[in-house]
Amino acid sequence: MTELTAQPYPFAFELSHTALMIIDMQRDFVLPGGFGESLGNDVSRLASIVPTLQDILHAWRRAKGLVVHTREAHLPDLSDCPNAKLHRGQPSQKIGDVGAMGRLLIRGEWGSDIIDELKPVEGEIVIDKPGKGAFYNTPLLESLKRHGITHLVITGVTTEVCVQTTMREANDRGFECVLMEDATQSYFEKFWLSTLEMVRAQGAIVGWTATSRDLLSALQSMTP
Ligand code: TIU
Repeated sequence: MTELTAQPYPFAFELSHTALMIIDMQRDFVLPGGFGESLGNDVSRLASIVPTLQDILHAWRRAKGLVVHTREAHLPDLSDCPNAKLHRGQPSQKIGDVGAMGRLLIRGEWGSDIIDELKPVEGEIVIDKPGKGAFYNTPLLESLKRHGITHLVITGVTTEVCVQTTMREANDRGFECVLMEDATQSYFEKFWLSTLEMVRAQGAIVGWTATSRDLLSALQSMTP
């Protein structure tokens, strides 16, 4: 059992029962010309966490931990995208429209894939999800159960949308979750911060938060 320094108190986990989750680090959210920008966002904030995420991913792979990547990506015929989601917010371009990196948030398009810096490798799980939460209408729960996973180290974008929704879904399904403070980001600074504060309040009501520095030193102490 490893004890990770965390808020509001240490997060105890066993590597063999813990997965690193990297949520939606797709070109469509992180790069200009994608879905994130079509919603009116300045996407440059999200790129700031990429080096930290690379450090965590490499250390997790070295320690031989399970990695799960998610992508918010729909079927080409949009049969898994409710009208409510398609039309919400009157975006300049909708899901499925052709953008600079292909059809927005559509499976198999260049823009909907994970950025080169965090490209999945063989043996890692990749989940395409139609919702904000990674458990809704996906095989994630069965996959985690099959691997004996009980604990999740959660990273990715955006903190208050897909990351928080997934963390709440995981919490309700009995997983112990720690959110990495400097490996998650939002288009809005105040939403990043308030999400960290709300999940760890009330004695970790949704889960813990911790820093990459503390995670990396915990991993170093267990990797020969
Ligand atoms: N818009 C926004 O902040 N996020 C999303 O639409 N998806 C994810 O968070 N991945």
